[in-house]
Parts: sequence; C-alpha cells; structure tokens
Amino acid sequence: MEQLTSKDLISMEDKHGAHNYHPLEVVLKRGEGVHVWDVEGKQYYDFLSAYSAVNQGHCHPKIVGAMIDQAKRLTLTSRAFYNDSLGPYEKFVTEYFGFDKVLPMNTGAEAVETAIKLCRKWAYEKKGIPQDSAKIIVCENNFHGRTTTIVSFSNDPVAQKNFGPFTPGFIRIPYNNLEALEEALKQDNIAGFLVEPIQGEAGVYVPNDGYLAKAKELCAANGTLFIADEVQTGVARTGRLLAVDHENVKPDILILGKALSGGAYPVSAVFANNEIMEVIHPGEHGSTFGGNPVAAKVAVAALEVVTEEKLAENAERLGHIFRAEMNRIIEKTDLVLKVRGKGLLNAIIVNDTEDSSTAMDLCIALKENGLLAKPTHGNIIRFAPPLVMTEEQLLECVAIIEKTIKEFKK
Ligand code: IF1
Repeated sequence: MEQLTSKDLISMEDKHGAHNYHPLEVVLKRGEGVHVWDVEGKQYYDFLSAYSAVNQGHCHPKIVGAMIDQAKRLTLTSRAFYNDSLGPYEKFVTEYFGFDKVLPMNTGAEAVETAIKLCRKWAYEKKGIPQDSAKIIVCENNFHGRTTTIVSFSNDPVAQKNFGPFTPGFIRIPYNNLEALEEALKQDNIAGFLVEPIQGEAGVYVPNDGYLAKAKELCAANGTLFIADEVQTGVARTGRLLAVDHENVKPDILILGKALSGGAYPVSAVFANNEIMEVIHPGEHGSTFGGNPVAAKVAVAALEVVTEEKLAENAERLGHIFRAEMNRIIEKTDLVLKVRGKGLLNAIIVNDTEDSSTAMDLCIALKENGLLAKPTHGNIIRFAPPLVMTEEQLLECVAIIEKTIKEFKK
C-alpha cells in the first residue's frame, strides 16, 4: 500500500468520519513510553497521555504482553458464561483499591451511568426514598462523559444543545462550595453526590484543601452516597493512587476508567462495598464486553505497573518540579498567568480572553517544537505527560515549553 501522508490521512477523516472532534493537526503512528511519532517520523513528547489514560506510557511491554497472551487464548465469553480471568481480576482489583466488590464496564461514561443506577437503586431499596424521586447532586462545570443522561446534568451548552429531552433527577451546585452542598443536602430525596476530585475538563480546577474530606463528611451525616469520578484523576495521575487519597477520603462509590488499562484497551469499573453493591441482581445491569478476559488481564498488568514503577510517587515528585519550573517561566513572561494542578495533572492559564485562539496557537507552536498538548477550555492548556517520565525528560519538556513561550508571537 502506498504511504499516506499526514495531509492525506487528515482529509480522509474529514471526508469519511463524523466531525465530532477538532484534533490538533498531527497524525500519530507509533508510541513508546513518553514519546509518540507521526507518520512522517517526527518524534514528540506526549503531554496529554490520551486524557490521562496512558499513565503507564505508550505500549508498555508488560501491558501489551498481557493483552496479546490473553487475546491468543480467549477474548470474549460474555457474562452468560464464566471465564478464568474475571474472578482473579476482581479479587486483585478490589484488594488493590480496598472495596468489597467491583462492577466491570468498558468506558468512563458507562461506569458513570452504572454508578448513577447503583446509587438510585440503593436509595430506593436501602434509604427508602419514594419511587422515581431520587436526586443526585452534581457540580457546575462537571465533565462525566457523553451519554444522554450524563449530558442531561452538564451545563456546557455545546454538550447539551439539541440533545434533549434530558434525564431528570439531578441538582447542580457550584464546585468547591461546601455551603452549597450543605444546603442541597437539606432537600428531600437526595441519594448521592457525584464529584470529580479535580475538575479536568473545566481546566484542571483543584478544589481547596479539605473540600473532599468535608464533602464526604456532610454526605455521611446525611446518609447520602459520596460518589467519586476518578476516571481522569485516578490511578496515580495526581501523585496518589486516587486523588481522594490526598485527603484520606473513602468514597462510597468509586468510578475508574482510562488508566485502569494503561490506555491499551477500554476498561472501566465501579467499586462499592457489599451494603451498596448487593442491590444489583442478575439482569439489572451489564454489558457484553464488561469484564471480558482481555480487559481483565490488561487491567491487572496496568495496575501492577503502577505499583512496580512507583508511578504515584514519580507523579508527585515530578509534579512539584514541573509547577516550580512553570512558575519560574511565568515570572519572565506575560503570556502565561498561572500554573495549577496536582501530581502530573496540571494546566497553565494563557493570558488572553477565553474565546481567543492564543492557547490553540501556542499548542501548535509546541507541536512544532516536539511536544503535544491541547487546550481545554479556551485559554487553558492541560499538561499531563505519561507518569513513566524521568526527571531528565521532564526538564527537556520544560525547556521546549520555555523556548516556545519565549518565541511565541500572538
Ligand atoms: C472526549 C475532557 C478529559 C472524564 C471523567 C468520565 C469521563 C471522562 C472525569 C468519560 C472523560 C474525556 C473524554 C474525552 C475528553 C476527556 C476529557 F477534556 F473532556 F475533560 F479527560 F479531560 N469522567 N474524559 O474526564 O470517560 O466515556 O470518555 O471513557 O473526547 O470526550 P469516557
């Protein structure tokens, strides 16, 4: 087959694919560790990690090895039959995260949907909320996925427009606001509080210290489930295994996705203790692919890598260095106002209006200099490299960012 150029491949997607994304103009062909290569052979540092799915680095040999071994033996049984990978995975992963039970799904949005169903069912059967009146508290500027129900409680007009009618049963309160939570919890029929420990899509918005611990306490006092969506923040990204670990918070329901597989395969999961999880019975929830043997083997390998390579510790240490270096650069430029984040989930705020193209233009300039990142909301750029990065590599990335900022002209 003839070698297609980046330009050919971009126009192919443009012609034959739905236009539900606006990617940076780079066409990647290969990845290894912290690096990716485009079809023309140019090497880049990946500073997005597929939105924190590739925490363990691209094509980690242990994860890919586990996937190939299992793929050669048995890929899918459905849950109509047992398979010999699911039980060992469930035992491993529940011990790893400290919950009685796991409900395996595939994507983040599906796991969020699962948590919502679980919370509602628990509310009717255990809390005694009257039928069809359970309410779940969510936060302004949340991002939990793209299904009809999830976009129902989004306040992003782009995510919502013309996708109605929407699912009722959600109350939105400001993020990082304990008074608002306390007020909302006073309403009748509150079943749960669904929250991102750090708001990713909103621009890596880190709540005040103590917010999560106090929120959990308020929920517990009210008999309301504290549901942590750690799809993006989980699995070592923020410098702890879970972002809630920074405040020693144990969610009633924990949602994981993305890096649970190291980005090798779609694997998501919902965790809860028996008290909650036992409300689910056969036929009430599931998925053809959820808990399949390949997913099970991949997830075990991905989590072993997190422990063996001390990725949380590395993210914590490099995160401090990264923010210190960004602050040093910010002193010398008026292009960047601020850096914020935890571990290796960080963002810089570009000094321009939210509707300006400056952040996107800066990402294009970074790409030219060999580093891939993408703006989140308007003037904010998320920086989330794979957690297998070394300090030397990180400093090389800092040098690329510094040079790009220095040379950048609006
Ligand atoms: C896209 C953002 C990241 C998530 C949280 C659930 C999901 C996500 C906290 C759903 C997904 C993604 C999806 C991706 C962009 C992305 C994203 F920019 F929108 F916010 F990561 F930063 N909960 N986040 O962040 O998981 O169903 O996608 O597996 O292209 O929509 P999913």
